Amino acid sequence: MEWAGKRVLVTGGAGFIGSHLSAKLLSLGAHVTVIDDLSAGDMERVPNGVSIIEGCITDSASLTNAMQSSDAIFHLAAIASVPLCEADPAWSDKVNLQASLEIISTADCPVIFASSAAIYGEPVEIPINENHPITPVGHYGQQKAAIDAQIRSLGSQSTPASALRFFNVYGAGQDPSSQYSGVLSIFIERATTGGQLSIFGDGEQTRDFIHVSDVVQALLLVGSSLADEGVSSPAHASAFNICTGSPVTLNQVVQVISSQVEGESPIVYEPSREGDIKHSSGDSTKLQSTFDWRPETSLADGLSSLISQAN
Ligand code: UD2
Repeated sequence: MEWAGKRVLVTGGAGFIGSHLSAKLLSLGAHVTVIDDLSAGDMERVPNGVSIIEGCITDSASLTNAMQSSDAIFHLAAIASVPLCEADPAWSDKVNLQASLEIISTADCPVIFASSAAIYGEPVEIPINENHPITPVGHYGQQKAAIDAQIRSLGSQSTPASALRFFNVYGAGQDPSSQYSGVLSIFIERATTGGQLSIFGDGEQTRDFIHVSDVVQALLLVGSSLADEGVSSPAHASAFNICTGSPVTLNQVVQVISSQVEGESPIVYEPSREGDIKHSSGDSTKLQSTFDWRPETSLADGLSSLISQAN
């Protein structure tokens, strides 16, 4: 679909991924509204021209106000920190589960939901495709899994909806000091300031790092398909991995960063982080064969661009 002139709601639009998506939609001529309670989001990241509703998606009045007359809803708002969800499961249940159910059940336009690789838990098969068992560890993964399952159970009478399972998303605008931030933003900040890179464990854990611009492209393709074809879209009631399919170890990441940064940062190996998954490696064949999508940004290019912005 043409996004120009369409009214699009981005929940969590002041967050890392949401702000990139909002900027892209705006550049395509959409009328973008963001609802964000700024608990992790930052108003500075929201581009000029976006309408902002400052409020939580758990507040029905704010949510109804935000959702009215939307042509599509990208539902990215969540308590995205695993430790925060563990610390306050009742609150994360309200945000990540109840409010998400309300959005799906009351929307009268396509809903594209930010699911997570966390729903797979400890992998039993690598690479992980969409048929991998859903065995999440902890509240965050369980809440994401519940919404993902709800979407997959939707029938032809419901609103069109799809779940996109994000692996490790990185890119500009991920605040390295935030507890929501990924390892790449932390390592780049340290490496460009001569700080210490702490590797938790032996550094041989793998992750599938995907650049935020590729994630935005996947969101738009799936959103377009749902908007154009409704419940006949191949994306309706379906879930897709959003990953590169090219996992790397943390040791490899550190090598790439070190080769692109002047000066040397000390690298220290520390005990593994409790609850860490050893290998996370996704298979995005389903998305690639259903839509004309390929991950475009290599890790080396993505890191190089982040490093030059940090310098
Ligand atoms: C990701 C998601 C998380 C959840 C989880 C599910 C991010 C930021 N987090 O966690 O929300 O979905 O997947 O599996 O995408 N590390 C270091 N040094 C540091 C920081 C991290 O060695 O200073 C390690 C960490 O122990 C882990 C790896 O780097 O082995 C990646 O850590 P992360 O926090 O970026 O992401 P992850 O995959 O644990």
